[in-house]
Amino acid sequence: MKKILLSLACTAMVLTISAQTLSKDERMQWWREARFGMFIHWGVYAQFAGVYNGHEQLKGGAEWIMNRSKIPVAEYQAMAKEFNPVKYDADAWVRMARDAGMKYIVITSKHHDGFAMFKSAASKWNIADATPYGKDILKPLAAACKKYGIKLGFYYSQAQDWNNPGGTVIRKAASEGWANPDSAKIDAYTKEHNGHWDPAQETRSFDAYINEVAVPQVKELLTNYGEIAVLWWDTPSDMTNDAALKLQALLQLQPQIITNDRLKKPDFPGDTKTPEQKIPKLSDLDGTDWETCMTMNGTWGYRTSDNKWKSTETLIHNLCDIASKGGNYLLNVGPKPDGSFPEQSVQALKEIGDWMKVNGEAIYATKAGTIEQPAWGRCTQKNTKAGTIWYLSVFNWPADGKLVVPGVKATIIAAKLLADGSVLKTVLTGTNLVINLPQQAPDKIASVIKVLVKE
Ligand code: FHN
Repeated sequence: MKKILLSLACTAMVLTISAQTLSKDERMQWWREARFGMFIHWGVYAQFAGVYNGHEQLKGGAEWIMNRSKIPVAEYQAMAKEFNPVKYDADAWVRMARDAGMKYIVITSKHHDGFAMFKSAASKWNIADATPYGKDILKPLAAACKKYGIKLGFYYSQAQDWNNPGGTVIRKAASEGWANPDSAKIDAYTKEHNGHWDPAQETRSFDAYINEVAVPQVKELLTNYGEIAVLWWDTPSDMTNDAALKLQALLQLQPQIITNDRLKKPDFPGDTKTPEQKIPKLSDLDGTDWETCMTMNGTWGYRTSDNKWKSTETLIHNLCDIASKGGNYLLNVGPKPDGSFPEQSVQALKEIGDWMKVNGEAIYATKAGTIEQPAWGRCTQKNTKAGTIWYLSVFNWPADGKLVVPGVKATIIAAKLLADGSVLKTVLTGTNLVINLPQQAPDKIASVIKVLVKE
């Protein structure tokens, strides 16, 4: 214990010095320009794919199957013996993210099932030691990200851990897994045992879990994979200040790192807010950097039966909406157990990429638009030497060819279609700007008009 504290204190001391060299704005710069990233939820739960012993999981994301269905530790761990993602191709994953226009990837290095997707000396419950695959998957991902200039971040479930003893559990009713006849009995047990459903989960204290698993693993993650752009904490259930301080001190190992607001609430706000599965209203924003994380269908982890895929139109409109409010979009992929991406995700990423190749300028390095939420679409803007550029992403192309931009208090210099550079005529009457458009929208999902103005 003394040794751990001493080493943490030294690490913190040495690295506080380097951290001082970077201001928050400097650390955040790439992230604020990126606007679009890929979330990846992958682990042993992909092997279950939402089904336990023939029972479809009744509630929640498929990555929660162990908790929802109250799968005993030994039984869940046995499933790792079948986890052999031979189709895993880190290079292809990163190319898919890059070609979709994403600038960073955040992957679950350890989700709530406690399974480390990396070789870890702190727990044998990791992909290198517990599966026939036998290899760290983060190493090749880090190499591919470096090769393609994509930033890499790690999600780490710091408190909630259902397999490493001492980890916490958010209590869920057993009936949310499947119609288990023993649900009431299990619920009575979990109530008495702080959410745990298997005695094997309680053979160590939370503090010991933090010292013996979470701290050493986060240290491994921040030491063995080169530059790490983001540490994405999650579900700070029953976190203590002591644990949060220890984990936070480790971030000094990567002075440029960005962290979210889920280490421990409310005293560890991190750098970014993380609305989940929703895009905040303008009135909810307070100037803090924010990132909406969202699934493409209805689950984070892979689930065979989930077909609630969002259309590419929805995904692109979400991206425009988020950028128009100054936020980032972290869009999730839940890879299959063999290591491939679901076909629907591959297709959506390709279609978003096609749109971004033409229109990415309206997203990257933009700020929230001063024209807020017009009925026909969304707006972002950028300051340049020549003036301010407004990017008007038009979702509903006007049938009469006249796009009305209300509330304009600027001098219009020029307007063009971003897709082909063709010049558009504008008429400003009072504060109503009318832009004359061609009959046909260049893009059926969102067409961007670039307007140079002097404000
Ligand atoms: O419980 C998790 C969930 O599985 C998923 O990882 C999301 C992603 O933001 N976070 C948690 C719930 O807030």
